[in-house]
Amino acid sequence: MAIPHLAKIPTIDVGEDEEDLISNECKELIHSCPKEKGWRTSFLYKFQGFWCQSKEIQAIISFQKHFRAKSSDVILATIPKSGTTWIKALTFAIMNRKSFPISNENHPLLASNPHDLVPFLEYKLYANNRNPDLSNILEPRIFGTHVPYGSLRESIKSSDCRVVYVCRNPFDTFISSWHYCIKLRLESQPPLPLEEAFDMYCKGVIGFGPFWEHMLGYWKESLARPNNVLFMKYEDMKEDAISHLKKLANFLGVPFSIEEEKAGLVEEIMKLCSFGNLKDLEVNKSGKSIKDFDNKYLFRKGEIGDWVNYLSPSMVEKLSKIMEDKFGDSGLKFKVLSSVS
Ligand code: PAP
Repeated sequence: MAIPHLAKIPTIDVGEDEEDLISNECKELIHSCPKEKGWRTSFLYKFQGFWCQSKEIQAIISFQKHFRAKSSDVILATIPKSGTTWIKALTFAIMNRKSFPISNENHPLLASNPHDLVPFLEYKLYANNRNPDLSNILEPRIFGTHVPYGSLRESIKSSDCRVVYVCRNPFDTFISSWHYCIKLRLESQPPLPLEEAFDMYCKGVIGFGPFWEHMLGYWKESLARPNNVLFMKYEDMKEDAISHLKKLANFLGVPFSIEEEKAGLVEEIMKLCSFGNLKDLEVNKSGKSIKDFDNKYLFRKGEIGDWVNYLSPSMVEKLSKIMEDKFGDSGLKFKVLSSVS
């Protein structure tokens, strides 16, 4: 079953700096931004209070200038490696279940990576085109973004659109990011040592970080506007997928009917979008949704607590302390340490 409105959206190559995609005006701005060594690219720049690559700045500026959310839009927000692929799959399946029945052997998720079905604002739509024509995307539109809430606010404020944020515990997010960065690096680049990556992470220097600011931005907004911003945790979704799927469907305004629940539809969606199912699909074993980068690297282990295999006690202490300090009495908490001790 084809999805014509999403065919052939240009992609950004997230692996290298591509100066030629950047306007002169933006280059000047970038030169005035504080910079630090990047995880994969030469530098990360601090732009609007968060760290990102130079070409992401260009895409974000274009997106901020031109994108205006519609009230029916759904925006899936994450900091990288927190469950983006998973929430894209789940939301696509839930929202399109009438047009694409879950049990259908031609379901789009069986032939396309979730990133192709739910395009990133900054990596796809605004990556190579300053003002893409989004008018032929069928509504309700679903977009993905890694941009922090503060930099998204203007583009969505005049609408009543829904934002779903998925947050993963910083320990696992760090380990997942480090593995991804090692896979993504150019062959000529040496792998980034774990200790070095950890120091950068603790200083907040990671794409779209500091992680605490990213998480707190969406957390506070979810408390202030619970009908518009849903805050979900990767760990909670893993532990009780069914009730989180129902919560997600309710929030999206497409609750499961009693008949659908009785027919086992929630379980079917959970299975279709499960790590094990998606990982084994041909498109996710051999395809590419991000230019020059294999889909297979989006599916590593999909577990809670893999960090115990990598972090030393002093690293655990340091990161725990940062979380305690930064999250303070915000109410944002992770069960991360108690779940493994
Ligand atoms: P992205 O931000 O680059 O799109 P993202 O999907 O957020 O990446 O994160 C990838 C992580 O989610 C991987 O975690 P790991 O490195 O700890 O294994 C990946 O395995 C996991 N993941 C991908 N798909 C699923 C899924 N369907 N269910 C649960 N976890 C998943």
